[in-house]
Amino acid sequence: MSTSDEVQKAQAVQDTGSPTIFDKIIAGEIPCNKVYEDETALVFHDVNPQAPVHFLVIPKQRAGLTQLSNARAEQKDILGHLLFVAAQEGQKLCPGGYRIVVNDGKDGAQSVYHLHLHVMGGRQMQWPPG
Ligand code: IU
Repeated sequence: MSTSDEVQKAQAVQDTGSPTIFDKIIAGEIPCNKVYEDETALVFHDVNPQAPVHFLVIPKQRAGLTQLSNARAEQKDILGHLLFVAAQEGQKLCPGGYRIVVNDGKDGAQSVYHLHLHVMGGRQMQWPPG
């Protein structure tokens, strides 16, 4: 089984707790192809899409949410909001259906340690995923 460049990159990254490139995107210092924004969430197209439609839903305040498994009980509302936004934008951009993925940690092939939901669609998604 071959390991993709994306996975190899992810295996080399560690959660340092430091700001990531997503903070620069939130601050507008790096441009993004924005899909949606509200006071809690920012949604933008992935720069390296794995499907015809592939966008990311991220919390604007990382607040320790480097990865899903770091979520605290008081952040359940934020998690619910991100999932709701993912579904709203998913059905707009992928009316035939879509997939939501959260990569968590090294074995999950996470490469950016700022929580993000991948939303992918625009084609028939396959199962099982790799
Ligand atoms: P992962 O779940 O941490 O592996 O996903 C990170 C995603 O962030 C990945 O799909 C990248 O293509 C994407 N991304 C981006 O959209 N813009 C960037 O500047 C960077 C990564 I760095």
